[in-house]
Amino acid sequence: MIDPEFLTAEERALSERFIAQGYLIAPVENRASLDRIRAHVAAAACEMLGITPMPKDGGKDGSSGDGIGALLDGIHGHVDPERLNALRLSVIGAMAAAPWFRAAYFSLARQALSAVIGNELAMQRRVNLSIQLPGDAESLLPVHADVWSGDSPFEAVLWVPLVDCYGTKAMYLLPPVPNAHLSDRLHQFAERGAEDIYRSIEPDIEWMTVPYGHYLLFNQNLAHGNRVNREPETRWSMNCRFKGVFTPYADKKLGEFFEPITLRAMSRLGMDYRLPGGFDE
Ligand SMILES: O=C(O)CCC(=O)C(=O)O
Ligand SMILES: [Fe+2]
Repeated sequence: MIDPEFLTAEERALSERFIAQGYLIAPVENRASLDRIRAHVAAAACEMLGITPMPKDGGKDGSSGDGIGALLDGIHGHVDPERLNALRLSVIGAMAAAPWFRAAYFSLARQALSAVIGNELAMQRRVNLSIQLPGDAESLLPVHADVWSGDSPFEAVLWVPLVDCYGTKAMYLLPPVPNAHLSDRLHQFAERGAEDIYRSIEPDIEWMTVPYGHYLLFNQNLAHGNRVNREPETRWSMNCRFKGVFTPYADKKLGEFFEPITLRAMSRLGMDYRLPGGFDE
């Protein structure tokens, strides 16, 4: 057992909440970075779709550009399901091409990530984007836990919406207690589909209400997924995995999928250290 006195009161509170709920939802720690990310994503989407003019970021009062949120919410007026994946890949490309993007993303929840995971982190190299048009059944993620298919149990997902997410426009998560029950009987579903699993957990799932300006940090060892978006607006959300850089890796390797982002001096020295050699053995 870890002596809790070694953590600050805030770190303790965040850790306990994360373990008990399986997630944290809180205002982003750097709103300017989130607005910059959203403006970049929207500009890339507009360019790909040939939409002009692009709404200005920020009104006369210096507010953070509600025109952009409305444009993203209403993108289903400009793109059909057939072109959706092309749009998604093109915007992901623009996200990856911006050299400032990943540091900006990290800054959205730097303190929470440090409290929940640690201060020497590995971050997914490519931040993911998900776009869910109202009524579209083609780009859904059926119930799963990332750890079931090659992710390390030491990873958490930082999930950040670019629009207000609520109801079926959001994602759902199965809380830790019912998730433990699901784990015990998961083998019974071996010959059945994800839809059967979903029906069995439906009474217990929790829909993640995450307004724009907030992040969701969740434990991907818990079952989660999404359903057809029955709200009248399009969902835009980003997701990215973080783990302690020295924690065990599964299929997603350091240097390929993950990259160290906050190695400290002694770790760098330790990793480079070679014992003096050349002695006669
Ligand atoms: O965005 C979603 O609906 C699901 C995301 C997800 O499964 C993940 O980020 O691991
Ligand atoms: Fe997932």
